[in-house]
Amino acid sequence: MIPNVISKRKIILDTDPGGDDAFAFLWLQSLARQGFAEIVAVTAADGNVAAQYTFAGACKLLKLGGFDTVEVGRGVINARQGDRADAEAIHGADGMGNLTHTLPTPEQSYDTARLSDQILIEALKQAPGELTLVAIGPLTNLAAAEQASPGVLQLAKEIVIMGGAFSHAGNVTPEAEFNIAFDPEAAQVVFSCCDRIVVIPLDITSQLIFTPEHAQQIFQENPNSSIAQFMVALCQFMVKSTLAFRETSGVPGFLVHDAATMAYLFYPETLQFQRAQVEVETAGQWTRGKTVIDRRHKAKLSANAWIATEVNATSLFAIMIEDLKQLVASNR
Ligand SMILES: [Ca+2]
Repeated sequence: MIPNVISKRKIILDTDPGGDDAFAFLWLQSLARQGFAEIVAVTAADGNVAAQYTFAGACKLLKLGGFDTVEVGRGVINARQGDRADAEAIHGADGMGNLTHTLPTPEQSYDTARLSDQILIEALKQAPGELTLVAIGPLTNLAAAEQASPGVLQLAKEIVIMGGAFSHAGNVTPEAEFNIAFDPEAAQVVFSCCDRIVVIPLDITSQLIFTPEHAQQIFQENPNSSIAQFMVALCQFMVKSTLAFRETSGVPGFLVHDAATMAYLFYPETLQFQRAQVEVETAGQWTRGKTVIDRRHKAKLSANAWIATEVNATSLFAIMIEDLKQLVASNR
């Protein structure tokens, strides 16, 4: 039981579904069902696939879990988009293993949806200091909100970002991670205007290999659950593309980068952190999109973020699987 004095975490999920986004979504929905979280809004972002598809994916994931009354924003499309490659090859043409046709049809429509930055601005101004932004896609929406309404991101209780690579190699270039590399200017705007940022980088998410065995454990809890069936099928797709991209040292599984944000928010004992000033390289010919911190032992005059440096993957997966079992147990 939760003592009455503890209030739920109020969350806006900024997301570009995405196979690993889907697992973050479903974990969050389980936590919301258990009374630990409130999903205030979902702001879809241009990223893994184009904005229309991330919007549709986000709506369908909410409907799948029974949270379809949550408003979904459509992603801001940055004018510099021309030079960016999406991640269709990893996540499928629809962002979710070409499985969205198996998911329920949502009522919300891309054409009439509000833009994601408008939703962020309105929500943050209505509840200053109360909302946690969980950003698991490129940071275009957050930067657009800040540029339209300077100071608005400082109204967040906390901004939790999956992105960047510090000691670890990048995953789209030798140095850069996808979410930051997709829109480095946007990322730099966010890091320069807020000092309550938590970064979940590739350094720890590269250790989070979700396997078909994990999916089976959840599926066995309730084989009739449409959520469980979706997870098994998505895992199957993601394992194949992940092996092709050699991201797991040959282990049949895929990296649930985005889901690690939920571990930080609700089970922080699974992670260790370092405080630092994070900057984003926006000009480098070979390093564009790299996240940079100063590791030297020189006095630091500022810090904007906590960066996850270590993860207990065994504990994280044990917790995640139990929470997902709870979600599917009551699902048909
Ligand atoms: Ca994502």
